[in-house]
Amino acid sequence: EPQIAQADAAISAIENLVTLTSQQYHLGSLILMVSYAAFFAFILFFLMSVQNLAPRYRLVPILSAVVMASAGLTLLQEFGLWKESYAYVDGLYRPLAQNDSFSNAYRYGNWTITVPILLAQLAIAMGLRQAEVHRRALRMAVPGVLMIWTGLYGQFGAVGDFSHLNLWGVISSIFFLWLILEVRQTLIAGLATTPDILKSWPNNLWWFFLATWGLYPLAYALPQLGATGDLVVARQAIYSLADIASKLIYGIILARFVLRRSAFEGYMPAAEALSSAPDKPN
Ligand code: RET
Repeated sequence: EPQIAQADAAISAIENLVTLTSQQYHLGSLILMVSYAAFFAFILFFLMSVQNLAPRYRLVPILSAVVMASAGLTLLQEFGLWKESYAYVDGLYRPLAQNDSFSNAYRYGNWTITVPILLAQLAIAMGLRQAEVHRRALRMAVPGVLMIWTGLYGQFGAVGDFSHLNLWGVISSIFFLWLILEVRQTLIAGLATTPDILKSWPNNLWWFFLATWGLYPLAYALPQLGATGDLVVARQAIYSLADIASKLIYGIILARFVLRRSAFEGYMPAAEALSSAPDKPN
């Protein structure tokens, strides 16, 4: 029978303490699998949408494809870890401390790459001048990365006494507030360069940003409600919902926005320019 190291000091995630029902275990697998499959599938979508855009906006979907690949690989890794972290014994999935233990920390590694990219995409999509794009992207990336690293350190204390989790959660939230202010500044700067008929987009993006990025601290704080199988699964569900919204759906929204901007600025994709030419040679 596999050893179950219940109160092992090395255990820092509720995932390694809780025995899951078959249903909870498979729901967790499914959530991770659907997430990485969606990210891999959309790499192609984003690469294909490049051709319809004015050159200044092409980096937006290209960066989405990079984000898809990075997130897909990370969730593939989390999926593999999930499968190795439980043993099926007497109809239940028990955490296997001596084999491998589950950790959400790889997600934070992924965000270190994707968060600065997602923020840079925003500055590019807003049509800012290049020097301004660089300046704004950097000003958003600094609090973004500090938010993630302080949260990464904090999440290692998600079992037992919650003072470590809470202290670093608060510090991380201060960086999050700083980041939110920087994002708002970028959107306001973008409004000035956005054509009148598209001015509702930056405003809607603001609310979409708050609603989707705001899900991550909820998932972080969840262990405080207890260590149960339902909470373990709920946490994966919240992280995955947030990931799909903040990377994939966000990427689609930005791709549509820059497509409209391109058309408004008079850009015509090469194929269309040819087919609408008045004098076609026979
Ligand atoms: C942490 C720690 C607790 C406090 C706060 C957090 C915020 C995390 C956020 C993450 C966003 C990640 C994204 C990834 C996309 O690839 C670190 C959980 C405020 C906002 C958008």
